[in-house]
Amino acid sequence: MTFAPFKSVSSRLKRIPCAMTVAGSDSSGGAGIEADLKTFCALGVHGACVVTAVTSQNTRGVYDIYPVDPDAVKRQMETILEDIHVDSVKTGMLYSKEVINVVSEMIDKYDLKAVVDPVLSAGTGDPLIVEDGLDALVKILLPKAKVATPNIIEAEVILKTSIRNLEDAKDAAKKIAQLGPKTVVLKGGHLKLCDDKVYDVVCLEDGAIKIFEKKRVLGEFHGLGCVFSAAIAGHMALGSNLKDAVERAEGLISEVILNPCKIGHGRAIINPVDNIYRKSERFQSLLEVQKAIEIIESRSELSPFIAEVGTQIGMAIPFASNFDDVAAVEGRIVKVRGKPKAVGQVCFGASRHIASVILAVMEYNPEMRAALNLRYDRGLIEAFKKAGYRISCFDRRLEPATAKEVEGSTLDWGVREAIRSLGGVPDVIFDLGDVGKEPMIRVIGKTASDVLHKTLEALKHL
Ligand code: PXL
Repeated sequence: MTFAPFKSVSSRLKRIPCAMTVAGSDSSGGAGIEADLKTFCALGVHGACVVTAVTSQNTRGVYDIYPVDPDAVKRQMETILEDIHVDSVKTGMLYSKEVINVVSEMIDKYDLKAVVDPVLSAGTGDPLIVEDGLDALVKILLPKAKVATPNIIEAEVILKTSIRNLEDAKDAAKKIAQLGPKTVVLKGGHLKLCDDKVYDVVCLEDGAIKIFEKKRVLGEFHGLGCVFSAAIAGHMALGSNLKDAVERAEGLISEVILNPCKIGHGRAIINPVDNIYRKSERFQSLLEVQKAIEIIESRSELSPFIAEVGTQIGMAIPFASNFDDVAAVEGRIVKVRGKPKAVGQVCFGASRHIASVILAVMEYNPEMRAALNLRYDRGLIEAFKKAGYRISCFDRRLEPATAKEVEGSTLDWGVREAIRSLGGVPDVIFDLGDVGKEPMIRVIGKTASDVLHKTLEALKHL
């Protein structure tokens, strides 16, 4: 008897939402369709893309624009839409009135839910639309938008007015809504008021005004507007209503703006997948520490080296900037009936001590993201030496009084001292303690497994 599969392979395939970007290509990869696709990807939405223009640009500016024939834009859209169910679309750089007309026609024909980012120029000031495109953008495309996302400069050009304060901005958002878009998000980054805030003013479907007040993040970024409008379209594709899609896109921007990337000599770019990468790194660091703890608990030969104050093992994510980026054991590892035992769970922010060591080490070598502390033992230091590891030390008594005043600063200072005196990051840093301070060994490595491996290698030489 043969067993047929219960379902055909194709019926078991999952369908993921699909958003489409109709925009220019940015050769730097920071803005345009490249940023849009990354944003869709970050949200778990499939991205289809229609190229309206090819640009030669880098983080300093736009050097050439090669417009795509309007018929080619139309054919790209038709070909996608004849086959793929597109849940939402976002438009970016459209460049010419001919392309704007074609895109508007397609939005109507296929009844597309469109987010229109009325792109007029790049952040560097380089124009991304021909002069006679503006009229078509305002009169033909904007009325078809579910959401429009002008920045202050674009809103001023669209309305032929100036926006100087929050009242002007609210007025402008309402006036643009009267041109047809259901929802208007007037991005406030260019409006510098007397505080350190950015106000994004939203005119909602019912005409109500909602304001997103954000702390201003200093710096000039490339791709922020593209990521924002793509995130709105992405959330619409996932099923959010317009208000929620805007709110969620605002949330994404508030996170990604904190971790811009330097790729060239000009503006920093926004990395829309930063969050996914970060979450994955956090997960991997947690697993690493958990795995190391399981081994530590199974190795009774480590027991004599569990510190009196408890042993800690920690691992940081790449680019860690604070204690909360370091995974360690709640309550430390102690000795119970002669065996090492982790008191609590592994979580982020569980230890200031081991995190101080790791964060200081990472400033010298960002690859060294893990550390383990052990009870000081001269024989163990010798064993580390015999195993071929590099050792350095510091003397707590030499810490300047000014540094001592800052709570928890001793380890940061001591680690830097040990690195400086060796001229590089050692595998092992020890100190002989001070009044009321237990002498300690810290093993440094790339991962939690790496520090444990070094320790177990040293134990063979005891
Ligand atoms: O951010 C607007 C924008 C849109 N599209 C392309 C761009 C830019 C900004 O540089 O290059 C292709």
